[in-house]
Amino acid sequence: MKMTLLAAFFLFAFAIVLQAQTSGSPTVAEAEAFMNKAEARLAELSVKVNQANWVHDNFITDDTEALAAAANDEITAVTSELVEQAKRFDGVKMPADLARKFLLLKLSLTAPGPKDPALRREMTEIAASLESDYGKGKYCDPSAKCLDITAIEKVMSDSRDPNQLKDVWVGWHAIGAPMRKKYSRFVDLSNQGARDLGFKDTGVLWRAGYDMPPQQFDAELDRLWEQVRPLYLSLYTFVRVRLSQKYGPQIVPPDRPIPAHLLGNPWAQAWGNVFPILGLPEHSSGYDLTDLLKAKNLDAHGMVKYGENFYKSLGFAPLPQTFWERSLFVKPADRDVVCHASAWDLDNKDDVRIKMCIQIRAEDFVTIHHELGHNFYQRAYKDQPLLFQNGANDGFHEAIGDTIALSITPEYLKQIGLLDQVPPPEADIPILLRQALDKVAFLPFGLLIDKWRWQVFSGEVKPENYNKAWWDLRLKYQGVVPPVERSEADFDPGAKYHVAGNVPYMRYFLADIYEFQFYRAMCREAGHKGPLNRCTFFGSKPAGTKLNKMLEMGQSKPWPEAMEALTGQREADATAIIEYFAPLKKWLDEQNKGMKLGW
Ligand code: X8Z
Ligand code: ZN
Repeated sequence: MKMTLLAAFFLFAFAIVLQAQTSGSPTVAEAEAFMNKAEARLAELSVKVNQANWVHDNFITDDTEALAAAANDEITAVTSELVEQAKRFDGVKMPADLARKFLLLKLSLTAPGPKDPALRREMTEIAASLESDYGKGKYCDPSAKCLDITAIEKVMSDSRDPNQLKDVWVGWHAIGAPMRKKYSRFVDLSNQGARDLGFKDTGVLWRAGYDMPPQQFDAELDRLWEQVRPLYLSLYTFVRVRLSQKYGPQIVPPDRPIPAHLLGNPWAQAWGNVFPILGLPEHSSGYDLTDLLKAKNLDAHGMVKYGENFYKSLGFAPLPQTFWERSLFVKPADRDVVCHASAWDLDNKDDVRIKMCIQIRAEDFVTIHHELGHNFYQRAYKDQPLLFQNGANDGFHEAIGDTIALSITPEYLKQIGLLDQVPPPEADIPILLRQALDKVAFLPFGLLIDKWRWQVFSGEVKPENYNKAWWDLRLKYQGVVPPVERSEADFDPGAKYHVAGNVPYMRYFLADIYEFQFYRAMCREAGHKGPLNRCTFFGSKPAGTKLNKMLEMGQSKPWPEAMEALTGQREADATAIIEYFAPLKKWLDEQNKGMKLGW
């Protein structure tokens, strides 16, 4: 009897050990080994995915679309499978770095796919076809002349004929309508995938990438918006008065929302192009960057060289030869490409590139610096493990190049030989106004795109209300209205690249705030004294070194730590953008005396 009990005990103990080895309580070492293998697999696969997407975006055909869809499908499947397997390590007490990788793995897909392979495939095919639809989008006017987005942007920036602007606006927005059905199906499918990963919907998944609970993130956004809203209202009110003087009160009623086709841009997201019609004395800002670029006879390559040169002046290594050989700078005449500017890192090492249909104008000069910011960030964190090879959060990635571009001051343009004479201090207000038309006008736009998408993903906005919800938000935050009546036969969100291409957008709102914080910190590092808006940190190695400290961290730590490395602050803070525009705000408020603020 005694022996039997002992035997039973040993048997029981043996069974427990066996179970622990096969299924239960895995060790930290096992978790680490799993993660290393997962990263190696994803690193290899990501190259294939990048190549397929690069070729698709540069040469849109049915075949490249199919290749891109197949590659995206594969990485979606592999990532989902890895997340599934990773569940085995739930509850294991791990070092913070390793735990962060498990989280980032779960968040790595912008469009998580359903488990069912057929449904997942349907989703990745829809995604690729929406990207193609956008890239191929054209408006053919009554004379059968067809305009692609580059041509549309040019008309919307240069034309002052409200009828022509209206036609082109309506023409471009027509590309959205055929996307509507596909888009709503895409929303359903990607939501299924998000639920499989343990998120309520895709919007909640997107909001999980900010090192705080989604509700806290929502509150942060509202806090930041309240900080900058008075500045927006001052700018808005001034612009409306001046547009009303230009176009007449019939077209721009002085106390009503502004029609969206009159702001110099197809989406009314950046208004810099209407600067010349705001009634300031001619030449008041002392120079026009587009004219300077043209006067120098610069081509696209030359513009990019100026961008690279700025980063080199901060101490960054030159771009590799392959960047110059493999990037796309000019729109090819003979094929469809996705012209929306983007920056790429094909091999997670050195094969960085940009893809842009560059026009010789100020706006594109700034965008070049923006795109290069992505590339220099990518190179700075290339020695991090794969899952940390990313921005501290996606807003950081968008902010780097813009931080650099804030340094494109008259002083800087003089230093590089583009401008002969730095304008007198009176030019500050016009120069700041020109800048605010892009940076301040953008804030509500940057905020509302994903307010819309989060409501769509959560089901709060149903397909039968897509367009209404879109225009409700456009009115609420931006104070703009469509130039003609819209209905649910339209799908205006689809006429914006990031909706068709499924790129999250809150990153740009955040970047618009962060970049002024980064800029202020780098200006201090460069020893700048005086008003913030006059600072250029061109050539400052100390500023570059400080920036690089943040960049090389990639996403290895929660973003407040990265923010602290550069700025000493741990939060997003709109005081920097407010400080930068303070002289303009004062001036605008004087101009606006007696006017109805807002709409
Ligand atoms: O999409 C971009 C960049 C590429 S990441 C050109 N931007 C947003 C947009 O164009 O809508 C930069 C500013 C906002
Ligand atoms: Zn960007």
